[in-house]
Amino acid sequence: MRSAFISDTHLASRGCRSGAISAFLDGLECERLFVVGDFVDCWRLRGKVYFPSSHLEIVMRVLDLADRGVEVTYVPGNHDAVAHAYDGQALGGVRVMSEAVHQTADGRRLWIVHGDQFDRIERSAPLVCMIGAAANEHFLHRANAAVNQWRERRGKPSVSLLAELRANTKRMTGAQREFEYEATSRAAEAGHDGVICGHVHAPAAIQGEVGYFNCGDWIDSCTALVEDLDGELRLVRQLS
Ligand SMILES: [Mn+2]
Repeated sequence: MRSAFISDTHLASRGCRSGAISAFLDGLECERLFVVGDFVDCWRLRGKVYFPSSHLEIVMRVLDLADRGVEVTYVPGNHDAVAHAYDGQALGGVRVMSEAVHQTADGRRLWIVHGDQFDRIERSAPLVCMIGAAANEHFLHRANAAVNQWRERRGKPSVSLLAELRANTKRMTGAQREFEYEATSRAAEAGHDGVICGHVHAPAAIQGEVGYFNCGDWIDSCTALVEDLDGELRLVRQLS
């Protein structure tokens, strides 16, 4: 590989598939690695912190790649926005850049950003997104039981908050199209040939007039974007 791009590893969150990331990094031979945000899920670093050694090992592996001569660039996201403060600095051999431009072997100039700046909801209501991230099915089950108890006392039929959530998740595909449109429009405006991002946990490699490349994530998709020596970009999926 000439280059590899990963995003949304979400270390410190229970959903993070550190075994898959570790296996991917193990087999990786490339000249440069881009970590495209939400590397550590800092929103979870409060109260009782979950950070097992398998997650720490991912940090060590990335530093080790930098040590072995791989050019590692870290573009922070919204869950690790604190790292934007180090824009332009090198930390342990890792170059931190709030945004970057990568030139492919075939000469395309691709803009690299995490992607939260293309997210309409994220931009207008970051607090709502934080609350959304804290919610999970377990919480919803408990909330659902409480709501239905309340409704029962008033003689109303019970409702399913989970079904409501799933319906909302379906509607997300529309939001994802909107995200892609925003990302490619802004890339074109800035004179780039395409954009490489993450954030929405939806891997994509669309070679349009303006390319749209999304690295995916390491909670569900376990995908990375890679560039071959001839400059072709494609997604790879890490099984296990
Ligand atoms: Mn994000």
